[in-house]
Formats: sequence, structure tokens, C-alpha cells
Amino acid sequence: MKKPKYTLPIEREENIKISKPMDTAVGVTAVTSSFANGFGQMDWIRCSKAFLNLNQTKGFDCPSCAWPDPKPSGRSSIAEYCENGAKAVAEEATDARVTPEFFAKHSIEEMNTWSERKLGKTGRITEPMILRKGASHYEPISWDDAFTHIAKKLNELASPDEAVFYTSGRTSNEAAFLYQLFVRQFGTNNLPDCSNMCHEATGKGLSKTIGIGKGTVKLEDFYVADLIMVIGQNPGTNHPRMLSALQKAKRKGAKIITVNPLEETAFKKFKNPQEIRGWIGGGTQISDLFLQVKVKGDIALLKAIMCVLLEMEEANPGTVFNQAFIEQQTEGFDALIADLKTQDKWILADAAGIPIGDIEAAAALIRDHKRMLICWAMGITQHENGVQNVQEIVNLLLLRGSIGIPGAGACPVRGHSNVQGDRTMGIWEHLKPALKEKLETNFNFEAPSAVGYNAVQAIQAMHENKVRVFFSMGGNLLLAAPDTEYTADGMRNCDLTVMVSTKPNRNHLVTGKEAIILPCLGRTELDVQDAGNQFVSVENSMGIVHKSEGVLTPASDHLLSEPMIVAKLASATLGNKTKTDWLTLGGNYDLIRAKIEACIAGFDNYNERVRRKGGFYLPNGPREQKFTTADGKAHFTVNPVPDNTLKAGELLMTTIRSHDQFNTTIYGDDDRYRGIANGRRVAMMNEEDMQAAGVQQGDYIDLYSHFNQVERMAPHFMVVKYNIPKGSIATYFPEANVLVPIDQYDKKSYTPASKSVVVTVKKVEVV
Ligand SMILES: Nc1nc2c(c(=O)[nH]1)N[C@H]1C(S)=C(S)[C@@H](COP(=O)(O)OP(=O)(O)OC[C@H]3O[C@@H](n4cnc5c(=O)[nH]c(N)nc54)[C@H](O)[C@@H]3O)O[C@H]1N2
Ligand SMILES: Nc1nc2c(c(=O)[nH]1)N[C@H]1C(S)=C(S)[C@@H](COP(=O)(O)OP(=O)(O)OC[C@H]3O[C@@H](n4cnc5c(=O)[nH]c(N)nc54)[C@H](O)[C@@H]3O)O[C@H]1N2
Ligand SMILES: [Mo]
Repeated sequence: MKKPKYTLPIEREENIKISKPMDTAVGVTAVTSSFANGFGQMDWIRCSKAFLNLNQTKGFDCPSCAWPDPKPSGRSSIAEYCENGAKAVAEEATDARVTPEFFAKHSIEEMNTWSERKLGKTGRITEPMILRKGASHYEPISWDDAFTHIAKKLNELASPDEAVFYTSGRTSNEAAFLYQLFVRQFGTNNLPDCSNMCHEATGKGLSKTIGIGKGTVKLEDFYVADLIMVIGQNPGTNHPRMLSALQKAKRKGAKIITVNPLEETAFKKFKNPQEIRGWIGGGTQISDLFLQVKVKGDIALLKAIMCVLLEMEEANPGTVFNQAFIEQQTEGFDALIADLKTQDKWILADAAGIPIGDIEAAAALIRDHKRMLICWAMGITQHENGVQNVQEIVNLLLLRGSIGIPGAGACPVRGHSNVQGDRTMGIWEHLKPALKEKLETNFNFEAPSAVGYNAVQAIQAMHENKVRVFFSMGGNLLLAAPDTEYTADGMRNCDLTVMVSTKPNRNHLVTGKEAIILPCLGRTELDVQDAGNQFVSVENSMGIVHKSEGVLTPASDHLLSEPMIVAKLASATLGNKTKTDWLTLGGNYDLIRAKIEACIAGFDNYNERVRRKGGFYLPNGPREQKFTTADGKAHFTVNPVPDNTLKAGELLMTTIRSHDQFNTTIYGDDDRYRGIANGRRVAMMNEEDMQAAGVQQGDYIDLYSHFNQVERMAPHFMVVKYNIPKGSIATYFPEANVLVPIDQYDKKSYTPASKSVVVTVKKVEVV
């Protein structure tokens, strides 16, 4: 058989080291590791300045995750950042530079042999660059020529819908608002974003049931909660500052239930590096009850818990369900109960892979604790039944009336630091009628009404030659998307791909026939415009909008800010068709904020309130039990249990993040908490599945997926014996994305099923 040619370099990693997963998260090693990371990449003055200004009232918002700051009235605690935030800052504030000379020296072909880690470590891009048709190397281009060129290509399209404008969730409110405004004035709603592959299922599931697409809790709710469930989330790695909140909750007496196929280190013990006792003490045990669910077993588990709660309620009526709340505030209770009565808790327990005794223990904890708060992330959303998973969580909260009261509610934990804000600003393939009307009256144009492409549809349209220009405001769609080879072919089909980026990534190397890189300022950097020093604003995972102001000297004199890039592009593309004074807006972000205030609810006195310490909170009805659904009620839903049966030899694969990466940016090759070092092409397998497949730890396997009769293959993964349920297997994102089928997604939200792909494995015989 002919060996397939891969888009990404595939190294056979020979020196992978496996040790026991760690029992304690954060602690001293993590802190030393932050400093090692910073000092390795920056000179020490720059490094200290960066770290001293991270998450401070006058400094910049951490460019890593969206977890809120613990001191809303004034972010002042020294070192209010975590190890992984420090890595993100070091990555952006690095001293390394990617100059035109660098691009002249290294061809696309050569750079395509480098790993993601090596690509990212090359440094900050200093000038706009163009890859001309058929050329082997990027060459410099002036900003003006770049904008003229892109504008010409956009204006030559047969329809504005032949262009796609992607956004990654680090983009500020100001840049995001201008960007969607430009795209809509240009004439399309093709605004896919990283959220389409992330919390889209959360947005859909929550909007339908409670009337708002976001969570209902604030940080202070953690400190008065009686019971916290953490489902499908690995906070030790992805939201490390959440561990301080969980620790504080525990010290105040809360119980914690964790639900995950892997017993992540954070669930065991946590030592808080910000307190003396964190350095010397034994640490806080986080999880009281760990439910080791099978991959995609969450609905079965939640239903089994609700069946047991129903039994308890029937035995002692009025003691388990919050009848008053259910009667006054909800719809659909009878249908839910009717469905639960058709279920068999033993069959459900088996489908979830959890002993019935543990399910009963979870139900008893829920019955005995009034204020319940449920957190979740990608383990819940990235499945074909992602929306239903979210709705099942809502069912449990509603049964207990645990929503809209202090210490209780829904807490989807967001990913990128401003992904929630981007949505609030209108980055979405849907243009809601209210925003459409506001944009039209404030900017004097007719906005398109047709729904645009989401991420999956955009890639499919590229394949069908319906997309000629792909423009990307940050991010790395090629590697973030499912089905890497399919997505790569789609990118190559475009005439022009344009990336607004800080650092090189694979999407600069697998491109349309022509490609342009527009290098932008990072969040850590000073942003000086005609109107003086500018700051931007972001919305965290809990709906608080606050400012972020860079302090470091920009990586190069040639960089433009993201708002200015949008302004110049809009001005070049729209010419005299627009009635918006783009360049004035781009030069003074107070003016952009005034426009946001005019168009988007909740931003009254934006310029004044955003300057207050700690920022301001956006309106959230369900937080006060005012459900914003059409009928003003919260809705129970009936969600079927997904069929998880596997044929002999099949395994259900979930793709997860290591401790050394931020999405497609790979900081290093270690996953310290899980005890894996020097490599990322690993497959974490259950011992019995290893025996059935005839493999041992250290063997290499090829992985295959077979969705809709299409075979996809990912070669050379090293087998790691891991504590994971039988039938489940875990690999890292983005290495395993080649296996995730583009057409396997949640039909309600289009979220790719990157946490449940059926695979088979084949041992690689060493010759
Ligand atoms: N340092 C760092 N921080 C980050 C990121 C990063 O890459 N690095 N990424 C950011 C982004 S964009 C996001 S969205 C978040 C992601 O944050 P997380 O959602 O925590 O990230 P993942 O690693 O994708 O894994 C989720 C967890 O779900 C579990 N899981 C997998 N399948 C299932 C399942 O079927 N059911 C259940 N119950 N659990 C399952 C996995 O074992 C893992 O513990 O983090 C953000 N923060
Ligand atoms: N199989 C699988 N696939 C997944 C996931 C998974 O768990 N499994 N997770 C999904 C999730 S949750 C998400 S959010 C997506 C992530 O998808 P994306 O947001 O598209 O990917 P990132 O890796 O976060 O983007 C990194 C790039 O952003 C650029 N960048 C960094 N900072 C800035 C900045 O300040 N400005 C600009 N303009 N550019 C900047 C850098 O050039 C960097 O290379 O991936 C999804 N894909
Ligand atoms: Mo995400």
C-alpha cells in the first residue's frame, strides 16, 4: 500500500518517559517552572515587568484562560497568575524575532518539516509578509500594499459570501466589534470562531433551557456553595486559578464531586503557591467523590443520579425536589419524570461505567446539600450530544432549584480569555435581529440577514470551492479544526489566506494560492495611537468586563494593533461605500466603546465603568431567577442516552490538552501531572484493552477512525498504560485531529465530536 503523505511532520518520538501521575497540583514545582519559562525566553527586566503587570489593576489581562480575578474590587495580589498564564506571557513577550531575513532564509517547504513547538519558538513576527503565487518563500510587503491587495481580492469576489472571516477568542471587545461591523458592511455573516469548536453546545443548551447562553454564577458563589460538581474539565492544567476557588470552597465546608474518565491530579491534592502553608503544608484534598465515567457516559450517569433522586423523593416526598421552584419557575417537569420512570438505573450505571454505590453516594450528597454549583468544560461539549449533555446538567440543577440563588447555578468554564466577549460583541454566524437593527441605524447600512458559515461549514465550503478568501483574526484554524488533512485541502483551495498573528503557526505554511501575514501587537504591549495610549477590554468567564492595558515595548516598530488592522482593511475595502469613519475609530478606542454602548445591551457608560477598579458585570436574568426564555420559564428537557456500544476492537477516543500547551501552541513536550515526558504522540489506554490489542506500554500503534466508511489514520503513537475506563482511550489535541471526522458533530450546535471518536488500533511492528 502506498504510504499517505501527511500535511504535518510526523516524528517517531523515541525518548518518551513514563512515570506515575502526580498526586498534588501546583505547589512549588509549578512556580519554579513559571519563572524558568519566563527567564528562558526574555531578558530579566522585560520578564519582571511582564510578570509584575499581569492581572494587575493597571496592567494587562492574562492572555491564557478566561477564569476571573479573585479580587474584583481591585486586582492587586502580587503574582496573581498561574504557571500556565506565565507560559502564555513568556511565549508572547519572548525576545526571539521572525524577521524578513528569517523568512528569506527558510522556505515554506523547510518550515513545514518543523514541529509546532519549534515553529512557535521561532518568535514574534516583525513585518507584514506575503507568499506570492507559486513562491517558495514569504517576502516583505508594506502595510498599505497588503491592505490594497486584500481589498482588491475581496472586491473581486462574485459574492461577499465567498469570503470567510474567522476569529480566535483572544481578540479584544474593541477589535471584535469593529471586525464584525466591517464583515457585515462588506456583506456577509461568515463569521466562524473558535467557540464553534468549544462552548457552542453550552450556548445552545443554556439558551434553550434558561434563556441565556452563558453561566449564572460569579466567583463569590464558589465561597458559599455547599456542593460543587466539576464535570469534564481539567482545571489543574487549563484553569489553574480555579483551584484556589475550589480550595477556599472546601475550607468553608463545601463538598466536591468530580466526573471524568481520568483522575486528574488537580482532583487529588492542591497546594496553593500564594500562601505560606501552600509551600510547606500537605495540601488540600479537592475531590470528595470521584466518578470515573466512560468517555461519552455523562448522560447515562446524570440520568442514573436523577433516577436515584426520584426514588428518594418518592420515599420521602418534598425532601429532594424543590417543588415550589419547579411549579412556579419551570416547564417540562412531568415529561422528565415520565422519562426517568422508563429508565433502569442499573443499565444506566453500566453505560456510565460507574458502580451503583457511587451513584447513590453522589445522589445522597446532592440531596443533603442545598446550594449546588456545576462546572463543566470540553469533556461535556465536544460530543455529538454536547447540547444534550448541557441540558441534562440543567435538569439536575432545576430539580433542586439550584439556580439563581447564592452559591448555586451553572458554571461553564470558558477557554480563551475573551471568547465570551467576542460573542457579546456579535462575532457569530447568526446576526440577531436586535443587533442588526442597531448596527443599521448607528452605521447607516443594510446588514446581511442570511446565516453565515460556522467553522465546520466554512471548511466544507472551502472544499466545495465556495470560499475564495479566508481571513483569520488570530487563531490557527488548520490545527484547531477536525480532520487536519481535509481542512488542509480546504485551505489550499482558497485563492488567498490572510492571518493576523503574533507568531508563526502551521496556518501560515498550509495556505491558499497566495498568503499574507499581518503581524499584530500582543496584549502585553503598549498600544499608542493618535489619541495617545490605548487600552482594550475583555469579558471573563463570569460576565465581568474589565480593561487590559499593555506595558511592554512592542516586539517591532512595524506592528499594528488589531483594531487598527480592521480599521485600515475596512477603509481600503469599503472605500466610499461606507459611512463609517474607520480610521478615526481605529485611532481612539473610547470612540469604539461609545459605538458598542450604542449597539449592545449592558454597556451603558462603558467608557466610565470600564475604568473603574474591577470593571463591571453584564446583565444576567437567570442569575436572579428571571429566566429569559420566550415564556419566562426554565425548561426541563428529555435527552436520550447515546448509544455507546463498541464492536470488538473498537475504542472511544477523547482528545485532550497536555500541561505544556495552549491549544495549538505547544510550549513543551511534557505533561507533568500525568507523568508523561519528552513526547506528545501517546495513547493512554486501559490495561485490558492493551491486552486485547496485543500491545504493551512502550509499543507503537497506528490509530484509525472509520466514520461513514472513510478511513483516517494517525501513525506512531506510543502506548501508555493509564488509569482510564475500559473502552476509552485518550490522545492529545492537535496531534490526533487527523482522526476527528469533519462530518461527525453535534447536529444542534455543530460542535465537532473531538471527545468521542470511535477508533481501532494496530501495532506497528519494529523492523
Ligand atoms: N494551559 C492551558 N489553558 C487553557 C487551554 C490550554 O490549551 N492550555 N485552552 C483553553 C481553552 S480554549 C479551553 S476551551 C479550556 C479547555 O479546558 P478543559 O475542558 O479542561 O480541557 P481538555 O483538556 O480539552 O479536557 C477536558 C477534560 O475532560 C475530560 N474528558 C474527556 N472526555 C470526557 C467525557 O466524555 N466526559 C467527561 N465527563 N470528561 C471527559 C478529560 O479527561 C479532561 O480532563 O482551557 C482553556 N485554558
Ligand atoms: N481535537 C480537538 N480539537 C480541538 C479542541 C480539542 O479539545 N480537541 N479544542 C477546541 C477548542 S476548545 C478551541 S477554543 C480551538 C482553538 O482554536 P484557535 O483559537 O484557532 O487556536 P489557538 O491555538 O488558540 O490559536 C493560536 C494562534 O493565535 C495567534 N495569536 C496568539 N495571540 C494572539 C493575539 O494576541 N492576536 C492575534 N491576532 N493572534 C494571536 C498565534 O499566532 C497562535 O499561533 O481548538 C479546538 N480544537
Ligand atoms: Mo476553547
